[in-house]
Amino acid sequence: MKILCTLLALSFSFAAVAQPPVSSAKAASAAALPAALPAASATPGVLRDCPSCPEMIVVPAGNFLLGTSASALEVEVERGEAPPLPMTIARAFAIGRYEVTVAEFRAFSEAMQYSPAGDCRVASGGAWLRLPDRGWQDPGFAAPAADSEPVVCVSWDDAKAYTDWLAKTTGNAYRLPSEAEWEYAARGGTTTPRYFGDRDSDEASLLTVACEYANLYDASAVTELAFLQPNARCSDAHTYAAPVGSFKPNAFDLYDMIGNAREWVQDCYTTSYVGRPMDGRAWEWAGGCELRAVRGGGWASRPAASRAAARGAELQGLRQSDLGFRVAREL
Ligand SMILES: [Ca+2]
Repeated sequence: MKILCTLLALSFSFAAVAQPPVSSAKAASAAALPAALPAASATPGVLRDCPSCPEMIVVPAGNFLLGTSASALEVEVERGEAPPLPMTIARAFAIGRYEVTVAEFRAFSEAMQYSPAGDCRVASGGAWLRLPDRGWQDPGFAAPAADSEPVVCVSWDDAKAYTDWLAKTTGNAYRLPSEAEWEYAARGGTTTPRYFGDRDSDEASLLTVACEYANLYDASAVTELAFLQPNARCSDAHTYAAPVGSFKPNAFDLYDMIGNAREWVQDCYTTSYVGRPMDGRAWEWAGGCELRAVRGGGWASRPAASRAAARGAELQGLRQSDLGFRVAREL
């Protein structure tokens, strides 16, 4: 009963914040831009700091429950997401409407002569193979990466370098989202496992609606990818990454929070939420960490790993063809 009451209280708090407000800081941040850059978008709640910068959505402050309640018996609860933790996002922030695209990353790569070194793990014959001739421009899909696709084969360090460049170029506080910010944004005010809801308790069959909202490991991808894992029982028409924004958004007007590319977040990965900050900050510690948290599931992910609360962990230096990121910006 206590948990139910808590959830009801949190649901009520969401009702008050479900509509992203126009940022009061928007005018101030736009005024601080270099003269050569255009003003932020005229659309309320939407920011874009330069022509090649990611389009950003202002997400309101609010409270939510990070993780999955033990009472959510219909969900495949994985290690690290339960018990959940009440979380307060005290200030509005902006987050990428889409995953960072190949074109956006190219602007950074060309400006800074930054080329992610090494190789990339790509899907081949039901496994992940590390190939030296694959990378963000040619991640082993049916064709080289299109400008509108999410950039993948980028490590956490590559993603961090991109956000640092964006911050320096625009003068605004760009960074990777924290794990809490990411989940808050992905939920879009919902408390269901996915922002498009769950209609029954069978993880393998419930996702008939998923193909309208998310590019996952779907029925049409099984033959080509051959991963031995459950798939969404619908066809989303994309075996690999889809152009960002190809599927329906959540209530915050954010696209591909679930599916398409898995996304790096700022936090070190932990096997529990116990002890973490409850104010939405990223959880890191001096000396850094090897494992960073990864969120959202991607085109090769099974449905159970493609939920708002689902957490993954990857080595910080990993480059893989289903792993990208989106950016956050302080207001
Ligand atoms: Ca797919």
